[in-house]
Amino acid sequence: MRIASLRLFAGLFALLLAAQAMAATPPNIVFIFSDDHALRAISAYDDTLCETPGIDRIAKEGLLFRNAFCTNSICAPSRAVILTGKHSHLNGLMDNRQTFDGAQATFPKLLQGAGYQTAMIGKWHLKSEPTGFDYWKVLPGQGHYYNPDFRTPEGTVRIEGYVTEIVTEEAINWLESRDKAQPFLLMAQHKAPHRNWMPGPKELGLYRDGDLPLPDTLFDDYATRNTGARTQEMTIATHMMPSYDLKLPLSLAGNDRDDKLWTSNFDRLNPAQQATWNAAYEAENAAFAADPPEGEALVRWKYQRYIKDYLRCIQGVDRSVAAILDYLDREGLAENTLVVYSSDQGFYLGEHGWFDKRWMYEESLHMPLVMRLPGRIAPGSTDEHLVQNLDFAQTFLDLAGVDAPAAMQGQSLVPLFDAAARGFERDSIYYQYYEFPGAHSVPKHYGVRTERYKLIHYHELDEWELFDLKQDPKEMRNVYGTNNYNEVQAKLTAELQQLRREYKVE
Ligand code: SGN
Ligand code: CA
Repeated sequence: MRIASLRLFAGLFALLLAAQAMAATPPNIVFIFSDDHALRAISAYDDTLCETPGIDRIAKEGLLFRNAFCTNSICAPSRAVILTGKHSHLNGLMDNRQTFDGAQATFPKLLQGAGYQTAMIGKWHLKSEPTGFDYWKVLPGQGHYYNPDFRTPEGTVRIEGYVTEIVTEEAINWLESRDKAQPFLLMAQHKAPHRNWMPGPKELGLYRDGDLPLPDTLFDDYATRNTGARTQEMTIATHMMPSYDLKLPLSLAGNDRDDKLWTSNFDRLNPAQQATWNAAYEAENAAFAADPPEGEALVRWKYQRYIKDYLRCIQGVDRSVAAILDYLDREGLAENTLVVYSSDQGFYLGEHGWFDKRWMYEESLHMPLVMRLPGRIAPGSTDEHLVQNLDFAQTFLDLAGVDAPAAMQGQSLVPLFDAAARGFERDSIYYQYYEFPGAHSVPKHYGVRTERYKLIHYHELDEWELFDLKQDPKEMRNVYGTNNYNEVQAKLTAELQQLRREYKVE
């Protein structure tokens, strides 16, 4: 009897210890990231264009942020902000041409120092070697869609296959081979759906029948907007390359730069991949050649070709998310792992007649952001606070119980995991874009966005824009300098100055 009760006691004690150990184990972090993924191409945000069951699953089982924004809507700078938790002017990477200084503090380094095992797989785009990772295998530069090369500490390797599938497999292989005694950070970063939107073999057959809805601002005349809105080089109508972007045969296009760019990509495909590719576009390209559309009909044709290829790339990314979630389920990792899906910025899917990003307008300022952490985040939650990529580093550190360096400029989003949202306040966000002159000719600008308004200063043009997002969510009417908005304008101007001081811009 005495022995039995001793055993019972010892058993209970062991259970208690195990429960304590579990509670003390910091959550793993799986951060799945893509390049140029617009909110309109995620059905959890908007299901008019496509269905994305994989990404939607994270939202259904977790939290969807409705107001997540980047600080500088371009690829490499957004990544640098995420790693450092600092605005571009302080982390040193203001545009895509600069090289990231990997000696500075980043959240992967800090997590690594706190006992996390860290891995970075896929698109890196920061030129310098990744730092803070126990394991890395990254695409050089923009990387290739087919049969991509990967940089590793041991040199470059070429892997046969489609990039989104390879990044997924590599990510799962790393999860499988990691030291299972340590918490981990996995960054799985896709090239897709970045330009030139080359879908994988499994997605080439999608969206071949019927057309997708056109955005109602496709034929914008930019009246009332800044001069740069008229002089940019990012319209579907005139700036897409016939072969590289639109996948028309070289014989129809005939432009040297386009031919070279397309050939250098298409030549990477092996004969079987090329045959699958050609079979997918053949009939549509023949119809185009037989009766080429003109004027607005041609713009609509280009839009359809573009949006369908873009969405095909997204479907590959969505399958990747689903596969990683399945792996976490199978391995019993779902419970103690924060899963995040986001993208470096938004993208124009024909709004204002455009593709690409860069502007502080809504489509490119917005980032998709969904997170799942069972037990900490209630399923099906949504949040409306103004949050930014600037906050990711502090969020991950907070969750891991690691102090964030004082120089980081964001705020942890962990308080928002709880619907009561204690301890998170932000009335406005700061934005700045630097890459001019540069690709797509978007002027330099900086600005402030509040819940309702947006003020943008094109400082080199000395032009301003003010939008009332409640009255004009598509930003078609600049009300800067109009009487009704005098007071709002004065308030926002002061707010903008305040943010520039606070973030040490001036
Ligand atoms: C990069 C940019 C794209 C851009 C081309 C410019 N992406 O790929 O936004 O379209 O350059 O091509 S980024 O990831 O580097 O931001 S160009 O031929 O029009 O100049
Ligand atoms: Ca991007």
